[in-house]
Amino acid sequence: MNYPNFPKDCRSLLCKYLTKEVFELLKDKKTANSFTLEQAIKSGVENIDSGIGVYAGDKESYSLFAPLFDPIIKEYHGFNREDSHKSNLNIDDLNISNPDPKGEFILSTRIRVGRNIDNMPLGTIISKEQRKEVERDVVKALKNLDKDLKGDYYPLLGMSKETQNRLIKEHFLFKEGDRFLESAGLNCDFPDGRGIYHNKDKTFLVWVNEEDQLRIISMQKGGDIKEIFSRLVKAIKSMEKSLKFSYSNHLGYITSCPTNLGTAMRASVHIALPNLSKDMKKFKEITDKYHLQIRGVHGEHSQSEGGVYDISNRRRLGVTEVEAVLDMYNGVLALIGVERGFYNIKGKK
Ligand code: ADP
Ligand code: DAR
Repeated sequence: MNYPNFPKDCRSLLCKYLTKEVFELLKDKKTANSFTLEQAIKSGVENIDSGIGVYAGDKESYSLFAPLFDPIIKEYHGFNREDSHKSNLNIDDLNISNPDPKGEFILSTRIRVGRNIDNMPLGTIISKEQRKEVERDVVKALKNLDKDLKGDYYPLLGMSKETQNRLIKEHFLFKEGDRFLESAGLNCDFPDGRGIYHNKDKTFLVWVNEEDQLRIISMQKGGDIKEIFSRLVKAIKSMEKSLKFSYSNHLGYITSCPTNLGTAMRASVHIALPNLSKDMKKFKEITDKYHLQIRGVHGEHSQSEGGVYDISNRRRLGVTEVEAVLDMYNGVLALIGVERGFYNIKGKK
């Protein structure tokens, strides 16, 4: 393997931190699952417009390739190699009310966590047989869920394109991985071993073998963040009775992409900000101040529609789950305050 020939305009954290010294140090190493540096950087080498550019193949990747992963984690999360992650899924510690009780701004709220099965390779290098084993074990655990979490599992294999496209359009189902995930090996054997579980009302869903082996999702119309967080916590605790998730005291929940480490939580609202979003400089000042991420209405790499944006916490590692939700809550309150100001001037709302 030769040192990649990064173009001068490459801005990814991979380009920034894979120095020739780090490359020489890591180029011949491989994890117990035979995951190599070449595999870890493949997505960023093939997609020079990556923001990050690296993915892990297993939990060991984060320690074996630490000379590359550590500075990337430090820059993205502000988290040092000697720091320890703390988790807090206690719903009693989330003392908030609905930030938009009249439903004037928030169309819907979604809180998801990523999880991967302990002692299994991550999706980047998992074999077809191992992926089917993950699917079997997760579906078995889901069958134990009851009350408002009770639902059914729908494998993608055999699901009609019409059903898939409808569920994707309604924001319930994932698309096949984009070119970044494709390069990382996360689309291997697609759609085999992939599927979606959801309850009757589609307020509780689990994606199986997408970017992570599980994406556990609670979502509903409106802004009742506490109710959505409570449903998610109940589901996580139920599933932990029969599944062991990959976790480390240093990095928290282990995920294929380093941006999701720690809580692996993204708490988002679809929120209408037609006036504020006309001033993107001011919009981004607020989202930066409150550690928020702006996405479009169909998720990562999509565009906003009709002044509606997907606003979520950016911090996932070095904050607890309660703090991550509070990041989103406090930011959304600030955004609503500014947007409402435009209406006060116009005499509406
Ligand atoms: P993830 O959040 O799982 O990392 P994406 O950003 O791609 O992945 O979003 C996945 C899907 O979830 C997309 O269809 C997106 O529109 C939908 N989504 C995200 N947040 C919300 C929300 N607050 N309300 C409704 N749908 C949402
Ligand atoms: N597009 C890749 C991944 C960034 C984070 N998003 C994830 N993990 N879905 C990049 O390196 O920009």
